[in-house]
Amino acid sequence: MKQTRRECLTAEQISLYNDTGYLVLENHLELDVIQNIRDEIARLELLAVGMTESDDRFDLEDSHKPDVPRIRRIKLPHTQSDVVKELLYSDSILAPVRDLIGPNVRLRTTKLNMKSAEYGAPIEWHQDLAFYPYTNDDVLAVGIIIDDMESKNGPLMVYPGTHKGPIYNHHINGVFAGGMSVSDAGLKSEDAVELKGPAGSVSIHHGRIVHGSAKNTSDRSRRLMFFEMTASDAFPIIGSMDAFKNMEHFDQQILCGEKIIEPRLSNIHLRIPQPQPDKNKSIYEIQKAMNPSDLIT
Ligand SMILES: O=C(O)CCC(=O)C(=O)O
Repeated sequence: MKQTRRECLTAEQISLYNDTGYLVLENHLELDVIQNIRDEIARLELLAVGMTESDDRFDLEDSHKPDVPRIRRIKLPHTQSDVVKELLYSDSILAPVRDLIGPNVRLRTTKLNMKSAEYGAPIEWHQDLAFYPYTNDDVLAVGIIIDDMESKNGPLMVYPGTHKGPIYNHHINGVFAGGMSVSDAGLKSEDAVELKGPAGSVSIHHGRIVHGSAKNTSDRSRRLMFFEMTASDAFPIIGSMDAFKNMEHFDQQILCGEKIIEPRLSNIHLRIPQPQPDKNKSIYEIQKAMNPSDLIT
């Protein structure tokens, strides 16, 4: 059920999202909110000193050393920081989401992707719904730009309009590899759009849109936090990489609106991300199986 009254976005922004599958809200958040998040990142980074391998809090870069920590992802930052949790539940985040997918919104996950200066790992082309198929496609990710985002920082890149197409093949040799070949999909590199903006800007991308990001070649870090959400009547389909624990846990993920036990089924194309590779399930590791010619350079 879509909102009947808009809270935050203009009719033009909603129609742009529906047509292209993405939006950028420039300078959407106050800089003191962003500074508070940066302070939280600095606090969390200290916890990675001495770590020798990734755990359920941090995904470490291949070049990480216990005395020179390099985190590529802070996992579930809303569970590690009250500042992040407060932002997640705020109207600054939820009002535009309600304008796009309706009043009943469930959290799927949160993550904070860090790309270190002159290094930060790329994330290869993929569609989020390839990892977690849902019964309908009111599924999106809100991206909070924590550092000014320019081309050399490895911004998120999207192929506009691909949210209306199929879920492409993300398998290599019959095993889910978490990435796809844009050339096999007939997409032209010149059509990809970079989602850039000053710190405090917010991007929103549809769960089906083809997207990825290159290495950070700049001399400063690039931090981008994602809050991924679904309409509450979108239910995960068996084989998804999202584990469905039980209804109580599922309902605890509701960010606003009502509990729903009637899934809404849409006539959408999906693929099941199975079988899974026989290793750690981080996107960075899974994508290592991809063909070199399909990688973002
Ligand atoms: O951090 C990025 O640039 C890409 C994020 C992304 O697509 C993901 O984490 O699935």
